Amino acid sequence: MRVVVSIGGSVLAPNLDARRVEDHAAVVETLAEAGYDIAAVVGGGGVARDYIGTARDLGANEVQLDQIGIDVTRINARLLIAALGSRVDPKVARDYEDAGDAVRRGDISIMGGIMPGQTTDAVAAALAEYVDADLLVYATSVDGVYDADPSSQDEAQKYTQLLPTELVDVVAPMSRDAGASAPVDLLAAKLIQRAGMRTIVLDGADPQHIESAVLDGEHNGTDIIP
Ligand code: U5P
Repeated sequence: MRVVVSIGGSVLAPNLDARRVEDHAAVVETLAEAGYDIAAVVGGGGVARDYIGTARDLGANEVQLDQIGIDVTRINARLLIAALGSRVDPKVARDYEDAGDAVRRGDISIMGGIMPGQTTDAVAAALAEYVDADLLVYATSVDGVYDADPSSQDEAQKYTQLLPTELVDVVAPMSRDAGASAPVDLLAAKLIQRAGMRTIVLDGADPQHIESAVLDGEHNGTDIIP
C-alpha cells in the first residue's frame, strides 16, 4: 500500500517546535514500519506567507514570490527530514521522478514545492498519481472540507464524504475569493478528480489523526471517494 501525505506548513511548523516536527516524523515512521510506502509533501504555512508579504512590499513579482514560497516549503521539508531516521531519502525531492525513485527503492521521500503558479496541495495530488498511491491524505489546519469557510461562517457544514467531482464544485468558488483558504486548492481538486484518487482531508494538528486514518480508516475529516 502506497500513501502520499500532504502536511501543511501551519500544521508541521506553525512555530519552530522540535517536538511537533518529531511527532509528525514518528507517524511517518510508524506507517513505514507498518509496511506502507510513504512520500510526504510539506507546505510553507505562515512563514511562507510572511516572507511572501514582505517580498511583495519590496516589489517582487508573483513568480519571485512563488519561488520564495517554494524555498520555505523546502526548508520545512528539511526539518521533517532531520527528524526522520535512516529510511528517509536525505535530499528534498526536487521533482516527481526523484520522489518516485526514492519510494520505489523503499525510502521515505519528502518534498516541498516544485514550480511557480501552484501550491503544495497540487504537488501532493500529482505525486500521488505519479507514484500510483492508493491513498492521499491532506493534513491541514481545517478538520475537513466545508461548504463555507468555517473560520468566518458559523453555519458552515462539514462534508463527511464527497465524490472528486463534488470536491471540485465545492472548492471552485472558494478559490476565486482573494485570500480564501480552501482546505484543498482547485488545481489539486482537479488532479484528484482526473486521477480518481482516494483522498482524505483531516485536521493534522495532531499527527495521530493521520495514523488512525491510514491504519484504521478512522478520522473525523472528509473522505473523497471516487
Ligand atoms: N509554491 C509554488 N509552487 C509549488 C509549491 C508552492 O509556487 O509547487 C509557493 C506558493 O506561493 C505557495 C507557497 O503559496 O509556495 C507556499 O506553499 P503552500 O504552503 O501554500 O503549499
